[in-house]
Amino acid sequence: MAQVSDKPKFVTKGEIKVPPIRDLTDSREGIAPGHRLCTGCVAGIILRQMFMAAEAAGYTLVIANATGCVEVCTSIYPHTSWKVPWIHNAFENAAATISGVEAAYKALKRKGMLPSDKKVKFVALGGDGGTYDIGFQSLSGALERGHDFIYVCYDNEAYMNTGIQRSSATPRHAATTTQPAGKVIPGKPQPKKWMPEIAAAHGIPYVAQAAPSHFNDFMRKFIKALNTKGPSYLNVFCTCPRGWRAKEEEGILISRLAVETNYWPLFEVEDGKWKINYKPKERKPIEEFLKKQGRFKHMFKPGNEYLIKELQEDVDKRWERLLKLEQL
Ligand SMILES: Cc1ncc(C[n+]2csc(CCOP(=O)(O)OP(=O)(O)O)c2C)c(N)n1
Repeated sequence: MAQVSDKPKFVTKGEIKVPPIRDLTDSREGIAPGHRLCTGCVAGIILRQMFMAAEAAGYTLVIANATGCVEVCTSIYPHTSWKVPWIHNAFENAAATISGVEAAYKALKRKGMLPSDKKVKFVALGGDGGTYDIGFQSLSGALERGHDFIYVCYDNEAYMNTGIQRSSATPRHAATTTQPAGKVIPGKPQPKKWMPEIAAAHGIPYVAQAAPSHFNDFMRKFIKALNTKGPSYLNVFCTCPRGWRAKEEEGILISRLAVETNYWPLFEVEDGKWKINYKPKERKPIEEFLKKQGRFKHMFKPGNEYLIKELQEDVDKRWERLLKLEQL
């Protein structure tokens, strides 16, 4: 089986340097072309960035994948798109599965049955449904037990694979198939759950929020997580052209707008210390992010201005809180 190289191409001691993108174009990636993710699916881009970072830092990844778009689109029997060890498990228990694998790996190494010098990192991968909701207890348990792994949530803000049902990661007022905007409600009534802070409350060594539009920042964070001993949690912004009713070619543009409007702030929490990695010089209004997506279309109808105002308030409140956390 082809493996991602375990020879580091770039030294990543001390302050992490992400190699220039041109040096990464020949990376041997862990995910093969020809998978069946939708055209424009940003989850595929996130996977490629993860593998580039792993190659740059000299790690081989072992992945447990919660049921969701990435899992179903990359493992259609009898084919697989994965060139690294990859485990299919149920929707709710990716973190528990990877905990077992990591513990077994440690035990086999201790017994001399596996080489001790190989850089292997265990990764659990899930959508927001598998992370914020259904896999939440399994994730919390694995973080608390302190397994040496990275949890990556590609957050496309709904249960996309099964038909765009709302999740606790869906933002306020977005239209989904289970909370459609109409006469009864103007989209989802509740605000988005703030998962990174919940992950950080476990007191784990590393938590970060990243976006694929800011790939240097994302890869630096992934490399940092690779080099961290113990659990890391990464919350990654992931546009979904189908579910967000957005243009296939605008995934990265929408990701950039999410950061520029403070909808998706980039930050990290290292040993409890919060740090905002990017502060827009002039924050763009939330409309710039919303207008690119059909799921927010109803918010622009006359009489619905209050919906935009409320979402802007959610975004501003979270930003204010982040600024306070950074001062701690
Ligand atoms: C316990 C359980 N409930 C429901 C399902 C059906 N199911 C499979 S994937 C999925 C949605 C996954 O959503 P998310 O984790 O956000 O990932 P995405 O599809 O958006 O990539 C659902 C509801 C299941 N497999 N197991």
